[in-house]
Amino acid sequence: MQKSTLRPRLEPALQVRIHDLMVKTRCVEERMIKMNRDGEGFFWIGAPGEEAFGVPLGLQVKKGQGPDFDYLHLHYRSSPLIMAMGGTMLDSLRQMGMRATDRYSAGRNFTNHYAIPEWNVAPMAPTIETQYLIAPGTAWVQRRHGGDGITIVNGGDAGTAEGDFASCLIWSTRPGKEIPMLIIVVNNKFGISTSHGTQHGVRNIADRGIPHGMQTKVINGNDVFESWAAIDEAMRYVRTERRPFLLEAHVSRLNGHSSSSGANRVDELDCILEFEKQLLADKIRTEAEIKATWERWRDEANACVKQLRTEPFPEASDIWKWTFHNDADNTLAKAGGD
Ligand SMILES: Cc1ncc(C[n+]2csc(CCOP(=O)(O)OP(=O)(O)O)c2C)c(N)n1
Ligand SMILES: [Mg+2]
Repeated sequence: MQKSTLRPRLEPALQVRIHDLMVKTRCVEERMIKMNRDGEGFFWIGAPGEEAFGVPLGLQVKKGQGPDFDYLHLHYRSSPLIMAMGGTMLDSLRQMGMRATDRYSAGRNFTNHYAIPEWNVAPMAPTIETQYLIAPGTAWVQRRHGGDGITIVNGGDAGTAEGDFASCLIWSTRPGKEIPMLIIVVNNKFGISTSHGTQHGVRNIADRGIPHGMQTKVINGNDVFESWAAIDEAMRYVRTERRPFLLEAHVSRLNGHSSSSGANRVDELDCILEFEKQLLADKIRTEAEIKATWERWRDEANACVKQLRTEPFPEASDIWKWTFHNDADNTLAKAGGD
């Protein structure tokens, strides 16, 4: 990956905030990996290595409910985005611990699988790529509705081999019916254990948008400044032009694919350490402040795990709860028989 040349001026206070959220995200992910190893969580998949891209993205989302705000159709490496939007460690750790108190899925879904109606975060499925075919639905609503709300969809590089991605390119660029959608591909160069170079003949995944007349960009997603600038540019375009933009961000995958592949740390560039070098060089943070940030979030993560250990697991009797929209009391499911 080329060294970043884009270095927009970001206010020191904003840089401190970005760093704090990056560390918060890394600490919650590392605590989840430990929960998996301790037998306190079933399966882990997450985003160590995506913080320099995901945090600037989350901070630039127009957060709210309904078509005036941004809709999000996400994949399982979106914790930096959710933390930057205001997600809590406790909520993420409750889902990892499969507690009934988990606000995203009541202890029923994999970790890092969000559903947040009040922030337009659509329920996430572990099937890869399906979000790219669902997302045009909310973007179409926004095209009709007007305003500057947009739809954001993200996913990995390998998933773009699936037909859903090709359909997304078609549906977002139908002549005269273009939709306001920021299409993101986060390229970590792997699909589980299959390397990117063995599968994709195109030079960049983003280039696949070009024959559809789409604006595209490829960036170093390990760089906070480059990420911030590219997201800002892409969002402005989609908000005002009401047309799609395809953004490809190259990132590291610091703990491999998931707990199924061991979740051990690998030797790839760590975007947080890179950003910290910059913060120190620019005298925005001291060594002591950086150390305190890590300690604070590690302590907070440990406190959250202590808390969730006191909380109940879901009951077998409510397995069908929420199966139908608004069926919180299980009535429809019960009427359907056992
Ligand atoms: C429809 C579907 N096919 C296969 C899988 C199994 N699977 C889970 S993750 C994954 C690889 C995804 O790679 P990529 O899209 O690059 O995302 P990354 O995990 O690297 O972020 C696969 C094949 C799945 N979950 N859903
Ligand atoms: Mg990948």
